[in-house]
Amino acid sequence: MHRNGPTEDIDESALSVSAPKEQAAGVTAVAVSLKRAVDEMGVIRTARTLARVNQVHGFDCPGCAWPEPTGHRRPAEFCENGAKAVAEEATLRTVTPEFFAAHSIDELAGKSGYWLGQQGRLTHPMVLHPGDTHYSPIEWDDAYRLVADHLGALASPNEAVFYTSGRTSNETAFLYQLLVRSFGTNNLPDCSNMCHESSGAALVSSIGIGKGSVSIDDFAAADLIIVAGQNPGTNHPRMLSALADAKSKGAKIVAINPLPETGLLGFRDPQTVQGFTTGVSIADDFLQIRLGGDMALFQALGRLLFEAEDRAPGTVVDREFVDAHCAGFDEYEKHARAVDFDAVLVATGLTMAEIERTAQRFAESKNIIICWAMGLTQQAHGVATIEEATNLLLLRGMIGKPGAGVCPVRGHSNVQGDRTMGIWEKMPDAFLDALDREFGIASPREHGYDTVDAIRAMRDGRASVFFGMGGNFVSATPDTAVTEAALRTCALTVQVSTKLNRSHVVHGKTALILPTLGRTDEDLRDGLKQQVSVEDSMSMVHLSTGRLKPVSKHLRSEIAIVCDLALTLFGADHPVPWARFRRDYDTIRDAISRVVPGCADYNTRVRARNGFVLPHPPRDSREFRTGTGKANFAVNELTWTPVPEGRLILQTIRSHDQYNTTIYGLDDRYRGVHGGRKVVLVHPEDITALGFAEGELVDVISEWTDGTERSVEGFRLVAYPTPRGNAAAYYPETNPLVPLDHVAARSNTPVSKSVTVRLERARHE
Ligand SMILES: Nc1nc2c(c(=O)[nH]1)N[C@H]1C(S)=C(S)[C@@H](COP(=O)(O)OP(=O)(O)OC[C@H]3O[C@@H](n4cnc5c(=O)[nH]c(N)nc54)[C@H](O)[C@@H]3O)O[C@H]1N2
Ligand SMILES: Nc1nc2c(c(=O)[nH]1)N[C@H]1C(S)=C(S)[C@@H](COP(=O)(O)OP(=O)(O)OC[C@H]3O[C@@H](n4cnc5c(=O)[nH]c(N)nc54)[C@H](O)[C@@H]3O)O[C@H]1N2
Ligand SMILES: [Mo]
Repeated sequence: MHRNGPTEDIDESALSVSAPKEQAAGVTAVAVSLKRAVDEMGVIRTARTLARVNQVHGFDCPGCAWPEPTGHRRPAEFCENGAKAVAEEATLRTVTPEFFAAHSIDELAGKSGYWLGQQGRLTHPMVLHPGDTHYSPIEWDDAYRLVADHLGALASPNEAVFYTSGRTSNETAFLYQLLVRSFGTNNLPDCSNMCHESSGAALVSSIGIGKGSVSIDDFAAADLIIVAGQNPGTNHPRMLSALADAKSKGAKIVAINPLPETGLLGFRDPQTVQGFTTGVSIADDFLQIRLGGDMALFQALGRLLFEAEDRAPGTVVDREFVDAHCAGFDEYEKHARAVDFDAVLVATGLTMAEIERTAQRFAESKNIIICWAMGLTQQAHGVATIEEATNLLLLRGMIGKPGAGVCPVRGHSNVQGDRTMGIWEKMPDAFLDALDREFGIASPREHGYDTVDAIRAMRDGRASVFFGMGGNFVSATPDTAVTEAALRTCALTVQVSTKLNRSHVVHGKTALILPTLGRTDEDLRDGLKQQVSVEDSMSMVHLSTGRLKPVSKHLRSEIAIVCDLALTLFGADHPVPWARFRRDYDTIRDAISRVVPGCADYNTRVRARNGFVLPHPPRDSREFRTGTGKANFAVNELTWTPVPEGRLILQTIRSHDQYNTTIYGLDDRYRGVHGGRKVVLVHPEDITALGFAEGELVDVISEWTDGTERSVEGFRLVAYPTPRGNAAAYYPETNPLVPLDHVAARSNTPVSKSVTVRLERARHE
């Protein structure tokens, strides 16, 4: 069967806007997911594939990192957007050497990311030599030789950068970091640097481990669940089922968000019979907070909790927990009691009544979970904000007991596992020591570049080889013009990819595309089926087995690519058994079991029905491995994001029809935006106050503290119920507006959720 992608690119003039939807999922979601899947894969492949998503003997959904239920799994344990993620990968459309012969790089660079991604799966390794106008095919061995020669020619291993996106399996991640450290650098930036790095930094400092402390079963036992800075209806739809279930057992749910996101306010579970007919309102309360206002809210809640304790001593502060397990309580109490409510009201845009109501819920609830995602992490004071949320839980003794805890909801399906396996530019020495002992190598100890520092290094000529294990670096990173220029200075850029994206057409002097198997593809070594493993957002590790016939016989697994490259680079007598690892993935897992903490007996435990859960000392035994040996209350100066006169604060978000930089379609159904993506959502009164009319085309110009400006052109103004002074637009179209130096304190995460902008009437109609 031959299928072709769309030949037409996006026509933004076809954009239409309708009222936002009040309910998520339901019958439409099922219909949409099946139609997308059949378009891409045909009926038979669709049936075979969707039946295996997130099943015990199936493959892990490449969508998000939300866990699978541990008990009964429903026949369809996926959601509309998981089905789209699967269809995107399992598509039968292909991008062949003939495709590259027919389209020059210049032509492809003029296409949208949507058009590029829709062309289909990459089928053959391709190379672009200096001066070439088109990619041409290359044999695998020649491709490895080319990479090895470039790496060998560098004056220092630190002149190479090795990026990872969070789709990569545990086994690939482990071998990849081993290759990079054997080569001699810790330059391992990853998508996590742009994602939950702020969560990791805050939680390590507060509770001694950068991962969430709840499991899926805790949701059913909670009586208060806070969902802050997160849009689960689109990005973690299966979470809505857990929330609806918790609600049916009596939990109250509070959504904190500048936008009234559809899934949180209404939900029809397509998996239940009632779901087809009636919906539930998930959130019991919706606090429509200003961008960047959460830290002020959490500090105010702290003060109100102390005042509630004064009124009824011994009922609010969990003295026993605080005395036994925490440090820094007195300083926190002193600081919290002095919080200035006037400042809080300005920062949050909330009323005192809303804040008091929430404080009362906190004071009365026995089991509290706080969930969050990018709305909190991609803020200048994101780390401090997450510490303040954690302070509230510590105060109430909510860590390390059923039904309570911190829940950073991860993005990419294996982003958490990649970190566990050593993908980090500053992995602790204990991990590196274990690696050196196992393999007889000498890992470098000097910290490497994270994502933002990697861009700076390429820009400044301190790095000249870029290697991407998945992802779409050029489109995912901030300050697009700077990043594109930085990549173009490189001597070599290499992308290990499943699908075509902009990072293939914005390239170094020499460029390689190495096509790889995805999660759904069958991976055979010497005729034997191989499996990989992944870790979800709640530290559950399990196997994933692809079963689809790959679209091309030239595809190699990521593991094979890493091992072959290592063999070319280091030769056959290297102390690491690369050839054995390549042949049998069980041998990789044996090595993991000896190196990675908590992974003893990995091969056996990962094969258990639901896999196994990694240790988490605060969750398991209220043990806090911080500098003080206790959970730390943090004291932070109140910080928020004021709106300068005549300006707006812009957040960059995902539509319902995309996976990060992969654009599935042009239908942000829940927000009522159809047929295009170049929109900016602004409060109707701001549209008028700034002298514009709804539907007008504007240029959006960002202003940075050093006086520089950045702009994107021709965005349609959409009146939307966002707070006054705040605006929203889609990522990655608005990444050019995010200054490279606009990063969160202590995590270096790009601040994608608070960019100061002004609007101007569009120069080009
Ligand atoms: N279908 C689909 N699923 C995905 C993804 C995808 O692109 N598509 N991406 C995956 C990845 S990598 C990730 S990281 C996650 C992302 O999951 P989310 O974090 O849900 O994604 P965003 O679209 O960035 O949405 C941010 C949310 O935070 C709110 N917000 C923004 N600023 C603030 C603030 O200052 N305070 C508060 N309280 N709220 C704020 C926004 O209004 C929005 O609802 O999803 C994962 N799952
Ligand atoms: N302005 C703004 N910028 C952001 C964000 C934001 O909210 N606003 N969010 C940030 C976040 S949270 C994240 S996580 C990053 C995401 O950054 P990335 O992870 O770099 O981006 P993706 O779009 O997920 O990468 C998609 C590409 O991955 C490749 N791919 C897919 N599956 C596989 C696979 O199995 N193996 C391999 N080797 N390749 C594969 C395909 O070629 C596809 O084109 O973006 C960040 N950037
Ligand atoms: Mo992410």
